[in-house]
Amino acid sequence: MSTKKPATPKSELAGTDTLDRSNTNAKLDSLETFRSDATGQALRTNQGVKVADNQNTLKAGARGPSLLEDFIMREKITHFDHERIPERIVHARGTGAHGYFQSYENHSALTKAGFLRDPAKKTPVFVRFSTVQGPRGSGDTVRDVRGFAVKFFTDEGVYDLVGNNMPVFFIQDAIKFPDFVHAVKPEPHNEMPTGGSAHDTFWDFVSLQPESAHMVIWAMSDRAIPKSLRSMQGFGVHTFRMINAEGKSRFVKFHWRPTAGTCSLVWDEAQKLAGKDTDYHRRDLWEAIEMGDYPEWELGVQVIEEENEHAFEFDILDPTKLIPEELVPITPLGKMTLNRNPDNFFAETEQVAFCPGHIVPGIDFSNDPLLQGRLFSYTDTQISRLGGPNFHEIPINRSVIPIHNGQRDAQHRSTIDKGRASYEPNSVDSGWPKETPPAAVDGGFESYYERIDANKIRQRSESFGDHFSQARLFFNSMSDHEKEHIIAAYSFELGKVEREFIRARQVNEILANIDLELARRVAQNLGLPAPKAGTVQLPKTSLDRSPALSQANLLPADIKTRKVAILAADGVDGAAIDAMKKALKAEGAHAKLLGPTSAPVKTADGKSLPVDASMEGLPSVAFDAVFVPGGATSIKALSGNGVALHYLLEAYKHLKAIALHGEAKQLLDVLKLEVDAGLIVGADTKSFKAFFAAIGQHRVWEREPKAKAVPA
Ligand code: HDE
Repeated sequence: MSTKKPATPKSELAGTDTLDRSNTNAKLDSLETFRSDATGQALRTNQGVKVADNQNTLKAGARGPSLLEDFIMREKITHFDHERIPERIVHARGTGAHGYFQSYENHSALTKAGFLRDPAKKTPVFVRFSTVQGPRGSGDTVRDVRGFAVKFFTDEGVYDLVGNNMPVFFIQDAIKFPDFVHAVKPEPHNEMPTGGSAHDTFWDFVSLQPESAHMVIWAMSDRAIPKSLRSMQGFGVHTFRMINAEGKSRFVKFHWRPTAGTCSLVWDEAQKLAGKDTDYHRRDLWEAIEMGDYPEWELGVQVIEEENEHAFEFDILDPTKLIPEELVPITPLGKMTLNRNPDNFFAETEQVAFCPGHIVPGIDFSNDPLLQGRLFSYTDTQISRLGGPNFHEIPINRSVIPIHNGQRDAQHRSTIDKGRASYEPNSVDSGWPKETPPAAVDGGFESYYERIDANKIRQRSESFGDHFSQARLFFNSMSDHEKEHIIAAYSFELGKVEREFIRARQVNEILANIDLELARRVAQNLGLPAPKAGTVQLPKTSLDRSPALSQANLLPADIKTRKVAILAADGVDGAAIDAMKKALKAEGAHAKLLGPTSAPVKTADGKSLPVDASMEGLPSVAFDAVFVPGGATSIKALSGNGVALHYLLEAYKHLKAIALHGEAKQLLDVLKLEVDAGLIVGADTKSFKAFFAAIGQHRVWEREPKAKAVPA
């Protein structure tokens, strides 16, 4: 600090006056310049020449050879030949959306970041959700971590919060990331499996790397098969800093909480969806936004005063640890709403370039060694992925503030800099552009003035040494059904591992140190000898359970945006369909009418009802619940229709709410099913209420042991 330059006189400070602060759609407006609408326009070459014939190459005679001089054909094919860019090394499969963030109040006591100080300001955002392992065209519903990357186009520059849907990570130090990614990616000889971690190299690595134990149990939990992108939490993972106008720094952990609740698929459903609708999550998000069901997340932080940095039983710089909400509750900051789909997948979702190093005044890094490595990696990867250092000029990445600096040239430069000086200091351009000294607000960026006094050393801090306590805390915090799912997931994944010594190592050296019962059950499923208690001495911890970690405690308060399939055949009770549709609409939920084919169905009173799809076209895995209206002829037809019967059995097996109305009750006998809390029979408003309550519970967990016997 002592070497600070003298303050620049106010009159010479670079102004923010070029910025229209009232413009809440700043990003969308800035993209407008680049959006291209071909309606009413002539087809032209890239040089602007109108094309007369886009069907035929120039040839010597109608049946003769093509001519090299055909610049129109050559330009078109050349461009096509170079259409692909390298996909992301990880997180290649993703989907994006535009929206905005709005702060609840002025959080200036916590941070000087402008977008968190002004509750009237809507800051444009672009969000990209992703899976990690699979390539660009892989399935959405695989068991995997989900990326949750948010780009805030703030008045003070671009801020990227590049997080995941799980609050911890597999490794503690960035230097291990290539090892981890090589292990989780498909086997090198046959490039299998696509999109998942159920193979030898992944389990070889994690069974040898105990620091992964906590994250791996998250990946084996229901969190790795989210119901939708709209029902996922997001986490910044690392500890960051927030700095207020007085320069006071506090540590923070970022959390995103969906207002739609946090819930998951069941495993059989996730596997089936991977085949029946590879784009399941992408489609759900797209359709929700198109229908006006704008997904929302609350952004919050856990705040840790600097003096409490060492007050925990773990190190807050260790990215394999979370801070239980029971120890540090979340302070809500504001809400993000996604309200617009991209116009062009490649231009926006594929070319968006996130980097944890993109921060704004009021936010800063911690010394988490994983975060520190990320600060280098992301810009580096964009340079080869997006073809050079000018990727910030690609429309989706452009800051909403005009950029001026001395950086020049390089591939794909699109800015035409007018001044003569690309150096500083200069006098030919009167010294512009100039530095802005740090200030309470609107100042230049200043790194937090942290004192570092240390030896240069390659060493892992001893405070990072406990790899099992929080994995145990996570397992203990699960509801009974969540524990069963974790046991089943380890058993499934390790069952795909060919080398028995890897299976045994994971069970005996990792799982037995987390929880002996977990290890015993998995060993049993794999046919391995019963494991002995783990040998690692765990420190005494003050918390046995963290209820905030269980999705059983994260259900939404309503059934808004839930999807219900209505199964019908000719002779259906039309009034029952109307009543259900009306009741669902009142709850903000959606219904789709499905018939044996895509042809309209006839109601008992002779009306023709168009259907949304056939039952095969929109399978039960695409819905939250199923309603079967009465009508003697319709029920008779459905009772003899294998697709309809399978539909119901599958919904039952996936623990979904089912309502059988009027004559539909007969289906219980046909299917040999019994009424339960989510299988409701009746034709009155009371049964509708019970049906909606069951949908609100997301799944009928009490049915799960019984449903295992159902052959769907
Ligand atoms: Fe990433 N990560 N990562 N990562 N990551 C990338 O950047 C990397 C890590 C995350 O939708 C890459 O643009 C290293 C943690 C998301 O475009 C790459 C390390 C977390 C996305 C990269 C990590 C993440 C990425 C690949 C360890 C959660 C997708 C392409 C030091 C907090 C962003 C790219 C999008 C993408 C490197 C660890 C989240 C290669 C070196 C921890 C959400 O640069």
